[in-house]
Amino acid sequence: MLVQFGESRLELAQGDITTQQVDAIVNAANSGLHGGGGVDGAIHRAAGPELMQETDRVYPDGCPTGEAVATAAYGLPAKFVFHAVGPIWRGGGQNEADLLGSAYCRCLELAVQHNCRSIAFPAISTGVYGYPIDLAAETSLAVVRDFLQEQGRPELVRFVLFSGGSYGAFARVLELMAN
Ligand code: AR6
Repeated sequence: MLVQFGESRLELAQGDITTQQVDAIVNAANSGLHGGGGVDGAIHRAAGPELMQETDRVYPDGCPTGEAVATAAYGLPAKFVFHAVGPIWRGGGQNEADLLGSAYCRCLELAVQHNCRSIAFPAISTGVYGYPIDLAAETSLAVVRDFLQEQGRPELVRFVLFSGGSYGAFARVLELMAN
């Protein structure tokens, strides 16, 4: 699914983010940047050990929730990995939506700073961190839409959803936004 916002395209795809041919891919990391399971594990396996060496060396204090940091992408087809830390879902009253939106926004700012024309996101916080997929889709897509409408770049933002269920949730929200 594809929707145009000004000069930029917002796309939804189902699949594995590690194979994406884009300038930057986003990792759903933890605040220690210690690696883990889910998309984080898949990205570190595909990139190789240099990725962890760089996060350990350059970001020894990790990254706060709602923020993101950039590294090279090593064995991945992308040029950069942006390590974003989404919130753990605690029922919705702990500022989760703002923190999730902020994690996306920081990645889009990093894309602009690093002259990335294209960026791919996973559905941050919707796995181990337990964020309900429908609510995550609303917040994530609204933040990206607003950024593209205001900044006019990057040229392409692609959400790479791992399961049919998460693709469906994002597609339903994007369809409403496009009409
Ligand atoms: N490509 C795209 N999406 C994926 C992939 C993949 N290869 N693998 C999983 N997903 P999660 P979180 C989806 O748990 O909730 C880690 O241990 C997955 O289906 O990876 O932000 C970190 O180290 C889900 O929809 O990240 C942190 O400790 C989405 O990616 C913690 O988990 C996010 O699920 C972060 O939890």
